[in-house]
Amino acid sequence: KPFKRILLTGAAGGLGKVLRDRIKPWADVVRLSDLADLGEAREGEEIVQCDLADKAAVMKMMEGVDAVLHFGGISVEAPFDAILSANIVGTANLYEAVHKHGVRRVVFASSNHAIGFYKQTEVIDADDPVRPDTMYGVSKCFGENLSRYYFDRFGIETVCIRIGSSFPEPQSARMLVTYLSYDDLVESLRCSLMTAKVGHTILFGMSDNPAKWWDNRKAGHLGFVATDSSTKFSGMFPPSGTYPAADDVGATYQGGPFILSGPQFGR
Ligand code: NAI
Ligand code: 15L
Repeated sequence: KPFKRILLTGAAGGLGKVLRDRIKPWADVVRLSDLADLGEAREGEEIVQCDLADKAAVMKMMEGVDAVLHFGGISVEAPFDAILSANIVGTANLYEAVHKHGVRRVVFASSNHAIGFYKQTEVIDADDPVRPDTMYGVSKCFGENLSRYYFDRFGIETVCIRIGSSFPEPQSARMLVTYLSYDDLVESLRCSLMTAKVGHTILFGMSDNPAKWWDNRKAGHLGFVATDSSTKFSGMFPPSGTYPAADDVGATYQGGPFILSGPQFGR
């Protein structure tokens, strides 16, 4: 197998549960970690339950690891203190441990909310400046910058996947554009881990959907080719025939309803 031990953080989450079995062919041992309970370790698994904000625990969790899939943290808008602890301090702890233990490759689950304030009428690529739409999005920008620093300073390679919407099915018309199927997610991870040289790469995590806001040509060296598409779900969200109101953020910005989410808006 290509790796001895892959660490998956956020293993109890929605995507972590999907990845738990699907990454097994890539490593002798998969080390699963989360703040939440992960149940019993199955064959070929190790379990480490810890808070990413606990520096000593994260350092220990990294022993013997040769690649990391960093999916742990808060995955929606939340009070800043919580984001600070899980996503900012947590990711800083993770990279410090990666560096100390000589891990060569990380895949960071970034988010489209790092660029959510671009309009749905724009097409952007990896070189366009970030435009986070939430404190959550700001924390993903921090992770992207931190990983850039660890590459430039120490040569630790990271692929930041700005995941669109990875669920069994799109849940809104917006997600017909941002949809990333689970199979395509797994393939994007496989490419991110197996490509010989990735340096610091930003990949937009989307399936081959009919409409696109993101141009992945600058991640072409990964060889990632999406094979699914949201087309088969388009009947779920037929065009209403009326124009959205000018103040309908869900239909205006790429981040959709996240723009109005969070404690400062009382939701
Ligand atoms: P999720 O919320 O279901 O899973 C996140 C996991 O991280 C949870 O199991 C949670 O217990 C764990 N976690 C939270 N704080 C922690 C801490 N302080 N220490 C240790 N573990 C902690 O989210 P989901 O959907 O599985 O997403 C996984 C990753 O992918 C997240 O980083 C999210 O931001 C990112 N992402 C997901 C998208 C999606 O469509 N599902 C879209 C864009 C990004
Ligand atoms: C995200 O970053 C979230 O983690 C996920 O829950 C989805 O809402 C997704 O973005 C999205 O934009 O649809």
